[in-house]
Amino acid sequence: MIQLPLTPPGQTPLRVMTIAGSDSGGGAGIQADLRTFAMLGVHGLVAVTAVTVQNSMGVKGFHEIPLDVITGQIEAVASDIGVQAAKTGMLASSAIIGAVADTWRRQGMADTVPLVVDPVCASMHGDPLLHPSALDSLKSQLFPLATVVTPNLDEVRLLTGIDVVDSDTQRAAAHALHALGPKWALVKGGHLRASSQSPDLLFDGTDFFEFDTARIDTGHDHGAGDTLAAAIASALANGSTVPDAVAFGKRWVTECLRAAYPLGHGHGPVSALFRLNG
Ligand code: PXL
Repeated sequence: MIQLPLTPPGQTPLRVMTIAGSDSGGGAGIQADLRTFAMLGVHGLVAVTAVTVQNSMGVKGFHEIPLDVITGQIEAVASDIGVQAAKTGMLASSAIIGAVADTWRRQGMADTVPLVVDPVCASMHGDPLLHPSALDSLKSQLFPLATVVTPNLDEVRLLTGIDVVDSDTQRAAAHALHALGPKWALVKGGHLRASSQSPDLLFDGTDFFEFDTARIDTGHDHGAGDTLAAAIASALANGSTVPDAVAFGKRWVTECLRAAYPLGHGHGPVSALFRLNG
């Protein structure tokens, strides 16, 4: 069974924070993160960065949360509740990225709290979730604070200019991403359509780790990237090494993909709820 050690009732569980956007359709973003946190038995903390207006057909628009409210959420929970790991998802703008990075440093979390940076740029329908002008801030301000960055192949292209088509270009992308400052770079291969596998490549500047998982071809994979990053952050909170946390996250998201369900008229979400079945 895929499970982190469970905290006995009445005792404080590990606390994992998501700094991300809300999905009104409940499939991705903060809603996906909190489902994974809950099903893994950790306590989810939240800094909402943006509220998207979306359903299974796509994102109609979004409203950015004021910067002081975003940083206030991080400061409020960090100063009182304590955070063992965090992940970022949709950050929407350069100003939000800068504010999150500054707060992270000012709270002394940069060297103490593992941070998974999922560089969300667009929805699965291609609707923008990050202003294109913010890509530079993502790379220069947030990547250096990251324990691990987890781009998909579209995000890799936007961030590095490298079109990953095979294992050589995947390695080149891992080098280019690692050079931007994260401790580890995970190049997800899930969008490498030619492959019957979905190999992900993890790199720390020295060693490569490959993760092969059977591709689950479901039409419903909304929130898969968020769910993977949330599970990796949860395992890091529990003290896992990065390669172990990625292996754990891959197993988790694979089960969530198997349990994905239709919702509305478009793409349904991956489902962490399978965990309730035992
Ligand atoms: O799956 C990426 C993602 C993250 N966060 C929010 C989203 C999406 C995809 O649509 O809406 C809020």
